[in-house]
Amino acid sequence: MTAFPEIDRIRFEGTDSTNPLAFRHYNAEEVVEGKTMAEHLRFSVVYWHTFRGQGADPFGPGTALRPWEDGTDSVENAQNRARVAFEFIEKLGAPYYAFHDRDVAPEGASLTETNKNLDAVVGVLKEEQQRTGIKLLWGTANLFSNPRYMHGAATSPNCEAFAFAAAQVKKALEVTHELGGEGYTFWGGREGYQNLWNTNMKRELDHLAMFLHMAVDYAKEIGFTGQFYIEPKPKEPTKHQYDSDAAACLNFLRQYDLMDHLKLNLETNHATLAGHTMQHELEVAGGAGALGSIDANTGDMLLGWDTDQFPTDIYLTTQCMHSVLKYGGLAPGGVNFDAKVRRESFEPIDLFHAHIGGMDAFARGLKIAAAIRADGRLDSIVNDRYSNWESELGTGIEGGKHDFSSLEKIMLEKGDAATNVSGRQEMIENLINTYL
Ligand code: XUL
Ligand code: CO
Repeated sequence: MTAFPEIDRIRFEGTDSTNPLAFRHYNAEEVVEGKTMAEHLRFSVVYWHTFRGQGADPFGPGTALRPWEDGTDSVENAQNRARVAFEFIEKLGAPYYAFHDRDVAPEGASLTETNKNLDAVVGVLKEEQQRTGIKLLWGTANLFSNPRYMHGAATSPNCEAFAFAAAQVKKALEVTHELGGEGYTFWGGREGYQNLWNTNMKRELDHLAMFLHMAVDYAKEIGFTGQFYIEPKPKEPTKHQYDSDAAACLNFLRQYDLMDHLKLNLETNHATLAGHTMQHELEVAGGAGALGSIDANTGDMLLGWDTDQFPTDIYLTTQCMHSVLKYGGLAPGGVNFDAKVRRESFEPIDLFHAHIGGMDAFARGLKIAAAIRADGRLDSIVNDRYSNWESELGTGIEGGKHDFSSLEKIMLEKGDAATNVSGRQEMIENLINTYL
């Protein structure tokens, strides 16, 4: 049985190829800055959009044609879907996937039944991982869909919702560990508020931190050494989420002594919802030594919500890969396509087009970013911009040898600061365009 009989393994054919089902830039074995593209990019397919997304929106139901679905929410259907997922990922040639517990298996009438359903599908995931060599980039728990989490999970005013979420994450960690997952992600779907009049923010943040510490402790207990991530997003579904952007997450992690345990999983559309660029978020995380992984997608600048489109903009992927290379790469994280095909792209083959485009865009971004770095002109312009910090005064300040009084004395003697030099923004933007 094959779900994609007309599709062969997607191959690299180079830039002359006109085959829409081939890579023109992603050549897994090609070496860039001493590592293969596969090692740099660590592409991952998300289960929730690619295998559970049906194209529903607030105005209408799903449109997707998925011939392998039997229309039920049974465990058998879930197991069959898992096999289809691995056929897809294998044909695509992506080395990783990621899932929420509830994407892969149906929730039962009780926690016991739910865990049993999950185990039944995890058995198939394990077999398929062994058959194909595809690995789990990260696991996560869906703590936002079930009505019990209407007020949040770890930040719920209902301590039993907190306790249920703890039980759910415990199981999700066990399953991630069993599948050899290289990470575990927390996205605080409803960990925020709709209205501050009914919210004790301090208490909710204390609870969230307590929850994350419990997860770290349990990972230790079961010997799970994968990387924990927290995924910033400012809003949607709630009006405000506590993990609103990279800087807010870092502040939270520092306040609650969690910096040693979690890095950030940054998502492009979340960055833009927060009023930032992805490059900004990557630089904030990278500078703090907390750049973990990427949820690769893009929003639509004319729409104010999380459209989760596949990334095709080379300028964006170049910016992403430039920051990634600067901060030493993503491993054990990866480039995880948290993206969905449009409602109008309802055929299974559209899933291939979408991922091929995203992988090629990132491969091209990687090559361009490496070329910018190898050329060195950008670096030297940036270094020049700060060059007067190499002076006696600059090195003195950086070396901690000055205070307000000593600096005042120098400036009283000089009368004014040295003349500024141009930021050369336009010249730099022109230079970047020469690599594209
Ligand atoms: C939601 C989102 C999630 C996380 C995992 O916007 O990005 O899918 O990536 O829970
Ligand atoms: Co995401």
